[in-house]
Amino acid sequence: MRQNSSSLRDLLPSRPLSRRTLIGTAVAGTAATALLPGTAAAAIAAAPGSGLPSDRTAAAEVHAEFLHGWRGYTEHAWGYDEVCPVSRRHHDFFAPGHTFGLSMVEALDTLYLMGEDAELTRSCDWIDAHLDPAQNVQVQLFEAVIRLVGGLLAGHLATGRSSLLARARELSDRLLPAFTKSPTGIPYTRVNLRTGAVSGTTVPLAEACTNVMEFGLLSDLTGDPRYYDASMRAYRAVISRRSSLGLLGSTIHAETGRWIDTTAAAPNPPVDSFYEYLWGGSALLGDRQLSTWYRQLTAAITAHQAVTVGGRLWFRSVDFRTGRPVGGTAQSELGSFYAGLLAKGGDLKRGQAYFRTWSDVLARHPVLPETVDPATLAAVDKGSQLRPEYANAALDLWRLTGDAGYKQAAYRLFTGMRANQRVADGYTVSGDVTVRGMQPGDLTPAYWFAENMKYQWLLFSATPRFDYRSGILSTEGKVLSGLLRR
Ligand code: DMJ
Repeated sequence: MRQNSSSLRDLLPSRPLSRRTLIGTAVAGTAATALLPGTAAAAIAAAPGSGLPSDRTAAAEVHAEFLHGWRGYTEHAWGYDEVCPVSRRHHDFFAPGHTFGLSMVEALDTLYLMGEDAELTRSCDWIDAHLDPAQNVQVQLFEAVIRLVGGLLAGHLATGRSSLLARARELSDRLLPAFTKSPTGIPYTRVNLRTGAVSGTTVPLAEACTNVMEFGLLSDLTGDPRYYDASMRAYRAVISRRSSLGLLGSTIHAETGRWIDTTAAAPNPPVDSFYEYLWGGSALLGDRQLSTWYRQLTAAITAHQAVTVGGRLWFRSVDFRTGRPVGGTAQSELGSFYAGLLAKGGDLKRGQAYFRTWSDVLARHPVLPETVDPATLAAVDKGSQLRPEYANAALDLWRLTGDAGYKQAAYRLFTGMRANQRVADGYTVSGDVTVRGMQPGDLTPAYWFAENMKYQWLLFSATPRFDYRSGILSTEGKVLSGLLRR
């Protein structure tokens, strides 16, 4: 099924990365064209009216808009999780009355990459003084790992501050009961950070296994294998229950291991980053079991779920045992990241095709709506949660091909966002991207600082602080390998 001569194996280090090799020394500012030698970069369709300025100009614009959003957060929500930039209030992401300073934790490595060292220090000082990983509150394991543990680890790699690593470790120790109390190894979805009480037995696949990158790195940095082992046990528990077609369902029971929803839904939620972490974990940690699983599961997905609708590549949902189409046909914007993942995994042609699909959607809207009808490209859920996945895929594909068309595509999303989702105190989600004014909401999601603006910055800045050739980012945009101290 694979359409590209380069295999995932070519992209992997020959042995697990050690702490020393995680901060690399490769030449910065070099696009990763060498990763897929000899692959012709089929240009993507240029979006009309998306004239690309010079890299320097685009980088300056991205930097200015990041600072605009950051100012909104620091002035109106400093020390809280997220800013509501219209009402100038704050939002507690995990639970009302509990803060983790989420936006600043999420922003640490972006601040570093942008050279905002004073703001980085200020944020680290707040974290050292105030972030309490032992709060008496239930948190969602998935979000705590990708946002908090990942953010603290990336902050540690950016600054060398051992306190950030210690905080990531304490938090992870408090999350581990979600895994260790489960008879199957498939983690419960929620855990109380103080008491270790667990709940949530219906587990979406993304929530089961989007942790091997953070926990694998944490094990590497601390020499304590418990985190990585917990992640791998969860992956084994899920993948051992695949069907004879080689497909997985969507949700599974933590205690019995029985499938609850037998829909194979890749690359849409709630399974999206389950597959992303097979590749990411294998690339970051050199784990060949993960890369083998990635190849096998991706082959089954492309065999049974890839379809052409209106001349475009989509992935339909099917029953994981029979391969028969099930459920609705609406496709989630969250799935657009898969264009980059397919390409990184060696299937550049299909990755480019899927990116063209989403570029066609973007050509019809100023920014991407939450879900679309694949036949008409019309918005189904017309809202916009300021999503970063399309820019993520553009960055991945640009790094692999060097094709400036991907920069142009990302810039088009950036300008659409700037024209429609910018408010006086930052950026906000929208209620309806199909109407004039887009019905502004009142939230800057913390991932906007971690992902949207980082992907745009990396595309245009050629920052010497990032190893463009081999740097590896998590699903939440955290640079877990490839931060260069300059
Ligand atoms: C982010 O929290 C992560 O990218 C996650 O994997 C799913 N998507 C959201 C942002 O859309």
